[in-house]
Amino acid sequence: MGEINPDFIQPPEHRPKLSIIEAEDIPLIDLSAINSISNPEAIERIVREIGNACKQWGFFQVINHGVPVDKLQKIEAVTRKFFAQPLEEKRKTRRDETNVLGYYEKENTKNVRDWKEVFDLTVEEPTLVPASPDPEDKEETEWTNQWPKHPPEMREVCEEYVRQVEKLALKLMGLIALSLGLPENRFSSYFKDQTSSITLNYYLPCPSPQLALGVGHHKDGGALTVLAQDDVGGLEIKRKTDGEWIRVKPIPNAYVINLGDCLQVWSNEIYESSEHRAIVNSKKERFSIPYFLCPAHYTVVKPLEELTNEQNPPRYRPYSWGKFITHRKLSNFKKLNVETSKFTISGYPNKWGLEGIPSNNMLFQVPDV
Ligand SMILES: O=C(O)CCC(=O)C(=O)O
Repeated sequence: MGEINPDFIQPPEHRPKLSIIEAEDIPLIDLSAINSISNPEAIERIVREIGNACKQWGFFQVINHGVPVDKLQKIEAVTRKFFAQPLEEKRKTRRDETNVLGYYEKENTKNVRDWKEVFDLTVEEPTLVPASPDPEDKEETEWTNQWPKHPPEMREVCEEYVRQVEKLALKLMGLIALSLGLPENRFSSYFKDQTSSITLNYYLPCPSPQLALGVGHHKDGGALTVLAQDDVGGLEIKRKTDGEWIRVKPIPNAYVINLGDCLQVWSNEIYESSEHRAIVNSKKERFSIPYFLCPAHYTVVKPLEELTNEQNPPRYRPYSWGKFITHRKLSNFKKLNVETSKFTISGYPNKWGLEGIPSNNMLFQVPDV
């Protein structure tokens, strides 16, 4: 095995295992019936399946989801083309403190370099966010995409793809609401001015895949993530029952759905966000495209009143989604100079999200800046 830069080396407890565990019972949900009003039993079945998957795993895969396959193929093709370009071309859209979206090759998760290159895009252009994490500061700012000149079709392909996946993500939020005994549109208002994003992930072959990770273990901070992965495989999910890392075998045209921290809070922990990571291999490059569904910046995230009562009081304090993501972004910038942190925005508040809550009974509050 080759040598790699020590920045990429995971602490021993987080290194990938050589033996792969593939669970047979990973939930795979067929959504073909979701639009058939004439078949309420089929919809009830899907809702039940989703509820069980959310409780047991915090994640599931879906097929027959309605995203046209050509849109997925086109974005996969454009992603390959973009990352195949010379570094200097890709760096023309490199993100920095001013342009917080675009290409980046020095991602970190939990202070260890990820073995990947990324391109981050916001879904709503522009996306409105707070100008600072200061709770008193009411000023807003805008995030806008940096579109590369090459490949020339990148903007159109990404924009078309995003609109389709958005429909799926919102539909899933409706089904999840039903599975919690809530009206289907219970979460809809949170996404009116969403701060959702997508990331194009490019994992290069790694000479020491037993030491590094494509992306280190983390949970997603938003509502949910709709992830497309190619046929190489590498995504692992931490099984809730025994803490084992389980490989998610790619299924053609399926999406992996991860619950994020917002859903954990909204549901007052009826559901929990899922911990996951991506491993790399020495021979093949791998691509994945997560869509991070995130609420509007002005959303106050807190346990829903319908799901709490005297016997089951709220387990989390309310927090401002916008201040939360801005705080994280800025604190990441502060550490950026020493290259110890993940420079992140919109889709990646997750890397720090609600992790580290000392116990289920303790209320969590976003730390003051
Ligand atoms: O590539 C994958 O399978 C996982 C990607 C992921 O978790 C991320 O980009 O945050």
